Amino acid sequence: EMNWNDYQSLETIYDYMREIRAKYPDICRLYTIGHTYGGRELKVLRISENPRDNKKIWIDGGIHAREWISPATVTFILSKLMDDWENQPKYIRELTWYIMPVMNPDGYQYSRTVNRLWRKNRSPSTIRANCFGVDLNRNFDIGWTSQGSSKDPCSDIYRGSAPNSELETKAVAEFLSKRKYNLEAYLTYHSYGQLIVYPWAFKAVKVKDANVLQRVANTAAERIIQKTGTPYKAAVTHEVLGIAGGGSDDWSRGVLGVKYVYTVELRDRGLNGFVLPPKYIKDTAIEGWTVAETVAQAIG
Ligand code: 0X9
Ligand code: ZN
Repeated sequence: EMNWNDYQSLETIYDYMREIRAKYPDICRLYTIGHTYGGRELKVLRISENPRDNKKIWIDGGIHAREWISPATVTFILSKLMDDWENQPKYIRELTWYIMPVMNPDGYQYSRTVNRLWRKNRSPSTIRANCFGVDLNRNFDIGWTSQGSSKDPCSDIYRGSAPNSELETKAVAEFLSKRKYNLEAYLTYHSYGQLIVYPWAFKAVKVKDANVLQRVANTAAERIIQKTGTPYKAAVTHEVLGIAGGGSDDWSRGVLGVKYVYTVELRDRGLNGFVLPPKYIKDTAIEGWTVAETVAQAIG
C-alpha cells in the first residue's frame, strides 16, 4: 500500500513501519516512545545488526505538520535501507539507524483533513481559549527564550509554556537522552528551501568544527546535483534562516553532543512551497536519501 507517487496517511506510514518490522524481525525493533495530546502513537523504528556497539544515526520527519514531503522522504529513506539491506555498503550496515517519519502525528492528520497549512501540534492553550498548538521546533530545551519564537499561543512559532512542555518533544528528548552514547548524527527533514544547514540557530555563532560540517554538506549537495540536478545550499543555520531558539537540531548538538547535526530543507524554493505536487516526491526523496547516505559515510 505504501508508495511514493502520493502523500500517505499516518495509518499507511505506521502500517509500513510494522510491515518492515515483520519482514526483518532480526534487525528491526519498533518502539512507541510516547503518545500525543490526541492519543496518537509516536513511533520509531530501529534498524541494527549490533545495537550494543554500533555508532548511531537518528532521522526524523514531520516536526511541522504541513511539510508533507518530509514524512514522504523519511519513509523513502527507510525503503532505500531495507529494500536491499544485505547489499548496502559496510558504512550503512554497521550503523544503528533510528527512524521517526512523523514526530507530529496530530498536526499531520490535522493538515491532511482540516487545514493544509497547519504547522504546529494540536495541544490546546490553557491561557488562550481558542488557540491551539506549539511549534515543536521551538520547544526543545536550548536557547528557548532567544529570538525567533513567540510566547503568544496563537502564533505559528509559539514556543510552548516551557521547554519540553509538549508530549512529542518530551518523548523524543527522553528517548534520545538515554541513547546519546555513540550517537553520531542527527538529521531532521523539513521543507522548503533546498538547504542543508547546521548549528547554531539559537545564536549567531558557528560550532567549532563548522568546517567539517560544511564540507560534508557540500559533498551531499554536489551528489544531489549529479543525481537530480536540484541545487541545495549548504550553510550555517542562523546565516540563512535567522536566529531561532528551541530547535531539535541545536538541542541534539548542544545538549547531547552529537557531531553531525543537519536540518535539511527539502524542495522547493517557493513556487509551490509547502504544497509540493506529488509528482516531485520521488526525486525530492532521492535528494533526502543522498544527504543521509553522505552523512553515514562521513561517520564511517
Ligand atoms: O523554522 C524552522 O523550524 C525550520 N524552517 S521551517 O520552514 N521548516 O519551519 C528551520 C529550522 C532550523 N533550525 C532551527 N531553527 N533550530
Ligand atoms: Zn519545518
